[in-house]
Amino acid sequence: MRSQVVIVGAGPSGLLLGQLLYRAGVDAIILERQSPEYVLGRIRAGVLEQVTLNILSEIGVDERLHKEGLVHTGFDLLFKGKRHRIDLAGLTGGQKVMVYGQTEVTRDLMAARQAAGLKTIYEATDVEIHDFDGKHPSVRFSKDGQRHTITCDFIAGCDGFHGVCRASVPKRSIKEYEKIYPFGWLGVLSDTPPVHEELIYVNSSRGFALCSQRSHTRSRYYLQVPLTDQVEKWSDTAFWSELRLRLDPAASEQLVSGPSIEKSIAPLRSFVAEPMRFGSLFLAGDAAHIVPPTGAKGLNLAATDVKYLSDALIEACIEKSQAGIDHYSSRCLARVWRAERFSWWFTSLMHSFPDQGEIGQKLQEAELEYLTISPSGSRTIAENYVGLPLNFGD
Ligand code: FAS
Ligand code: PHB
Repeated sequence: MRSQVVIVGAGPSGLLLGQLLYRAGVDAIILERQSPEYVLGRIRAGVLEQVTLNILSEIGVDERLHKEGLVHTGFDLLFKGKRHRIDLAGLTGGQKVMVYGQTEVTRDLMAARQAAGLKTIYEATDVEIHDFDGKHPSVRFSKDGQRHTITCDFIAGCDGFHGVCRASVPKRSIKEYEKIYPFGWLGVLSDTPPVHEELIYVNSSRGFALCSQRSHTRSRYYLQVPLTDQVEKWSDTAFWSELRLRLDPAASEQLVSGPSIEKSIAPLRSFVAEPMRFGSLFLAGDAAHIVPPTGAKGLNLAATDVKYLSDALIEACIEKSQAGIDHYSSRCLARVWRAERFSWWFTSLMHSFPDQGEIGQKLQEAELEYLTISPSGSRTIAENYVGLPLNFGD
């Protein structure tokens, strides 16, 4: 087989890249290790920045999200038992975010790719990438017991944190930065009405909590839990009663509990691999970086990586110019580190750390009080949360 581009991974990064390349007439095959059902079954991100919405509308995959997505112009910070609204729109000249689950974005991208008759090979196993630092890159994989090879011009590593692409880069050619947080997020999805019309981020001495949503009838909640916790040990009843203990009295009263339709514990880490390009191999999304989900940046960072990558590959394939691909890594990393900083800072502010002591909680509360009283303090949260402009710092 032959393709201009081989994309490894059919998560949001791979599917978004495939649609952007298709729109420009660049052919790409996507190889995905799992089945479509498995990919859709992973419950992850929930908040889309305007930059991400713009990219989805550029490829015409935004009809359902504008029908079903929930526009949010603010969120609450809850600390010392009181809620303080961060007025995103008022603090950023009218910017907002869209609450629309990653699962739905992935579903829409899958449907668009299928409607265009584009090739995605699911359950492609034992993927190997070859000669990406040479002149004849190729990708090998197994499917239905047969071994296949695709020769190509470029390989896009959209295969997430545990993928094969970054792992195939020689250690001497890559620098990895990592910080692992001493806690995880226990997430529950439930067909219950959200506790509040906007998201509530909670700093409590019992630990962080987040009240999010997927629709007016489906909610997503998270609790900070020790890394040693196992999801099997958390009954729904235990989850709801712990969440109530971290909420303010009004929200605790308002909370509607119900059976969990998904329950999982995700570890939290900050991670960046530099550079993001190795010859004809380009890393994008979680394959290159991970942020703690507190700032809702993971999916949005992946979208901007892929926008930059599609621009670069289109320029290389159509205009035969190397400029874009030569600039890809530095262009992404400037934005990646800004999102890493905000996600680390917001995580450090909102979570209870084992070694922080009582003074640690008091210092976090003092910082939160300052940030919610000071207009410039609130603005720094708001402008990072809605997403810094693509030309920030230019
Ligand atoms: P993904 O990991 O989504 O997709 C990679 C794809 O590559 C997968 O389908 C995988 O099966 C495939 N793959 C891997 N290895 C392969 C191989 N060898 N061969 C072929 N295919 C291979 N972000 C937020 O903004 N908010 C959140 O609340 C949030 N929660 C998260 C919870 C969890 C448990 C995780 C892991 C991430 C979370 N994220 C969150 C971040 C998440 O949304 C990512 O940013 C987003 O999935 C990035 O998309 P991709 O880069 O496509 O990576
Ligand atoms: C979610 O709805 O899954 C979500 C929302 C905001 C975050 C993290 C996760 O910061």
